[in-house]
Formats: sequence, structure tokens, C-alpha cells
Amino acid sequence: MASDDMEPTSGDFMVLDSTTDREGSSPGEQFGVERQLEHQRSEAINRLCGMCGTDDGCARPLRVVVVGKHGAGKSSFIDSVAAAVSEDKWHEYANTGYRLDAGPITIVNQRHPKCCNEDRDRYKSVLLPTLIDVAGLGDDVDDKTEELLRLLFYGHLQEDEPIMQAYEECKKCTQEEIRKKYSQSYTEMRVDRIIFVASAADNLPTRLMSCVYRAAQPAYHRTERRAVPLFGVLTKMDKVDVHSVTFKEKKGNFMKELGLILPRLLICSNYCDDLDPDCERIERLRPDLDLPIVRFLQQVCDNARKVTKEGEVLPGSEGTREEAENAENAAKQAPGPQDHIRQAWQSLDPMQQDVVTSAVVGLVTLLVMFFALPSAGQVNAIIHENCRNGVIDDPEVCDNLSHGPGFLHWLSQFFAAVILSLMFFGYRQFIRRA
Ligand SMILES: Nc1nc2c(ncn2[C@@H]2O[C@H](COP(=O)(O)OP(=O)(O)OP(=O)(O)O)[C@@H](O)[C@H]2O)c(=O)[nH]1
Ligand SMILES: [Mg+2]
Repeated sequence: MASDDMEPTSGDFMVLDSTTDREGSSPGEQFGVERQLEHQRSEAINRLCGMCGTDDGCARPLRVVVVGKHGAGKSSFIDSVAAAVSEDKWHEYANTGYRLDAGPITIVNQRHPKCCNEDRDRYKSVLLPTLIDVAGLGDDVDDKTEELLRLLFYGHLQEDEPIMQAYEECKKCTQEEIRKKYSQSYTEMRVDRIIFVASAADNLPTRLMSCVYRAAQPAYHRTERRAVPLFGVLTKMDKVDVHSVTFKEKKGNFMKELGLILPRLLICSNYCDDLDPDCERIERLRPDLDLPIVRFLQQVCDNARKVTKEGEVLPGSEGTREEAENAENAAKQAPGPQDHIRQAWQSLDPMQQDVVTSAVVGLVTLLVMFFALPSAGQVNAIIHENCRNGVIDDPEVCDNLSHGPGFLHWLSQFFAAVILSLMFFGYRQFIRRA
């Protein structure tokens, strides 16, 4: 449950560029900044641990799958997450890098329990999420890819079932055959969150993104009852100018395709050779890389509910039983028209949202003027009456009454509505930029 006093999240553009941050400041200043970041990271980790709760015998950690295109930085992101919460040093849990033959590095789904910190005393009982590193997929998706992702998200694949093998199986079968073959759903394999990782330095895999979005929404396949919450991570920010128009457009498209709202987006750089060629990370962490990741994890783990081993839902550390039940009931309900409207609204980028709201403002103004102001006919009648009584004795006004002020009257009202709507649009843009 998001609380009001929450620190700014990664979605507030905690963009990581270690090189630019450090340039131009004296060693003393750097030390001060790093101490402050260390302190903030430590507080953020405490808060995260509080949100995840502890193992009370029946609760289980959240299962979070990390999906995306081959080479996007999924495994590096998982290692960065493990480093960020470790308060210790970086370790390569998920294998990363490029192979000489340019094939994918992660071939099978690798499960990284409790953010890889299970063996550390401090985290022994903390229910940090389990991250699942999924083999990279291509952007050349088809309906079989969507079906495969659905099987993965809703627990139809078994623990050690390689995703690519299932994909090959899927390719050979019709949709009916696939559903029959994978009809069983394993509660403990169901996915609680999806993190889509894409490289900010490359073209977005838009088809894969919309495929993941559809697979996670029951509205698209009608076989499951709840949507799996989707989060997005744009990696390799060290290679990108965050202020460039190209990047802003990319970020907008990324959010739009995945139906993301800002707190569900992380823009970051991972621990990697490009940022740290001498591999200092195995000795010492970088809190500037860690802090946004920990805050993003807070968003991922933010929940009024705990998931139990039996798949039941219990109130979490932050929520009441009533809230938990309400959330569960809401999730079970089939999506209503308001859900579709909300989804459609969230899929618009900020500029499009402003255009729509301004158009609505213009329309409402027009309607108010139509019903609240006297119509052209009424104005004509008043003038006519005054001409008859001699109150108005200007023949030009009285003679022109037949073609009357009707058209002009409407035109002026229309222009007033357009101007108001444009002013509102300008105001919204000004606020956004400010
Ligand atoms: N410059 C830079 N390089 C990165 C970043 N994240 C990952 N990389 C590099 O990108 C390459 C691929 O990273 P991986 O984490 O293996 O990518 P992946 O998505 O797991 O790839 P597959 O397992 O093959 O699907 C590696 O050489 C990483 O060092 C980043 O934030 N910045
Ligand atoms: Mg990988």
C-alpha cells in the first residue's frame, strides 16, 4: 500500500549516471554525497524489509519474473538487485554477458531465491522476492509466444521446465492442444509480478512488449481471473542522454505499450563492465546505483496482501484483513467498462491525455453556454420587443433582425470554448514542464 510519506521513488527519474554525478566535485564533497546515499540506501532497505514481511510459517516470498529481449540486461538487473539489497558487495548470481556466437546467455529459467540473500543472517526470515530470470525472447512474436507467456505467468509450467522447450512444444500444437497439455496450474509456480526489462540504448521490442502486456491481462484470453501487475525497467542509461527527445519518446512508448504508470517504471544502469571495467564492484558497492533499485523494489513489493504457500491471501504487514479481502475480490471480478477506460487512459502518453482533457473542457464550456446563456432566438425576441416598444430606435439594429445575430452568436460561443480549451491545454503543458 503506497503511503503518503513515501520517499520519491525511482519513477521520479532517479536516473543513474555515475560518471556525470561524480565529475566536477571535490573528493570531500563526493565523500559527503556518498555517505548521504549510503544512509538513504540503508533506510530504504529497512523499509523494503518491513514491506516484505517475515516468514511466519505460511507466507511465501513474491515470485517475480524478469522478461525481455535477449541482451536487454535482465540477468545484470537481477545481479544489481541482489547487490542493492545486500549492503555488502556485488556477486554474479545470474550469468551475464555476450557469447561469442551472439546467442542468448540465459537459456533456462533460473530462479534466484529471495533476491539471492537467503544465506545471509540478516535476511534469513525476510520475505524478499524471488526473482526468475527468463531466457531472452525475440521481438518476432506470434500468438504462440503469447500463449507461452500466459502459461509461464499463470503457473502452468513446472519448476524446471525450460521455457524454450515449452515454446518448441507450443509451436507444434494448436491452441486447443496447448491448453489441454498445460491445463494444470501449479499454485506455487504462479507469478505475482512481472518486470519487463528493455535497453534504453536499443530499439524497443514493441511487439514483445504488447505480447507480454496481453498475456498478463485476463481480458485478452479469458482463461485466468486476475491480472499480473506489470513493471518496467529501462537499463543501460549510461549510454543514453536522458534529456534527449529520442529518449523521452522512447520512455513514453515504453510506458504506453506496457500500460505503466510512473511509479512502476525504473530508469537505471546496472552494475556492468562498461561502468566498472576494473570490477571494483566485487569489493565495494555503489549506493548511487543501488538506491533507485531498492526504491523500485519497494513499489514491486508494495502490497496489502501476503501470498501464502497454499495460494490463500492473508493481510500483509501494511494492510488490514478487510483491505486484503477487498483487493482480492476486486482482482477476481471480471474487468468492467471502467477498467477498460482506465487502461485506455493509462495507455495514452501525457501529451495525448492533455489533448483529451482540453477537448473535454471545451465541450463542457460549450454545453454550459448552450444551456446557461440565452439562445440567439431569445436574444432576437428581446431586441424585437424593444424595437416594438421604441426602447431601441436604431433602424439598422431593428432591420437586421431577420438575419439576426444567430450565426455570430454561435460562432462567438464556439470560439470562446476553443480559446478556453487552448488555455487549459497551455496551462497543463506549463505545469508538466515546471
Ligand atoms: N553499459 C551497460 N551495459 C549493460 C547494462 N546492463 C547490462 N549490460 C551489458 O549488456 C550485456 C547483456 O546483459 P545480460 O544481463 O546478460 O542481458 P540478458 O537480458 O540477461 O541477456 P540474455 O540472457 O542473453 O537474454 C552484458 O554485456 C552486460 O554487461 C547497463 O546498464 N549498462
Ligand atoms: Mg540473461
